[in-house]
Amino acid sequence: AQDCLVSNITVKQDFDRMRYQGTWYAVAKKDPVGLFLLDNIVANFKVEEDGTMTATAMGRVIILNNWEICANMFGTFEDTEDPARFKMKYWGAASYLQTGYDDHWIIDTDYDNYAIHYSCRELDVDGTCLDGYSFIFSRHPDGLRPEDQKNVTEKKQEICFLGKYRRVSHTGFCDSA
Ligand code: DAO
Repeated sequence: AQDCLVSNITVKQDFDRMRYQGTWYAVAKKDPVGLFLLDNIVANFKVEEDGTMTATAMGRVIILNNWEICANMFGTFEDTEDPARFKMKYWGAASYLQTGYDDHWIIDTDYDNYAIHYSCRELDVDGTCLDGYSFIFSRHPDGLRPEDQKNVTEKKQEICFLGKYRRVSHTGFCDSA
């Protein structure tokens, strides 16, 4: 979707939620307005017995008055007619953490190494994304394999977020939380 229309963005074909389960390390992130998760972001996806996809996630956040903490977050995913496009309801373990209801699209993944997530929160009048965010996930805490980087860069461009990502560091801040 080189025209950057959200309606033209393509997602992973025949997305297999079973193979997507387990731990994913965020290695890069394009932030939304009012960013929340800063770094040390690790998500764990699971398929429940009734088939529903759920996730837990941790990450360093700054809450009011510059308190730096590890947020424990939960998400449940509502299915849509496209297996790679979900609606995610999310909330925190503590009441002062963010809650929300976002699109959660899996743009691409090979299940074993990399995944590209996309969420547009607000459409612009021209159909492009006015406010959105995206995670680049890796199965490896130290980052993407070199052989996956070209594809990931292409996908960043297709979702019109190329150049808008920052690296997500893993310093161990949330390891004991
Ligand atoms: O960090 O600025 C932001 C937006 C992301 C909010 C999403 C929070 C966590 C969701 C739970 C699990 C899914 C990866």
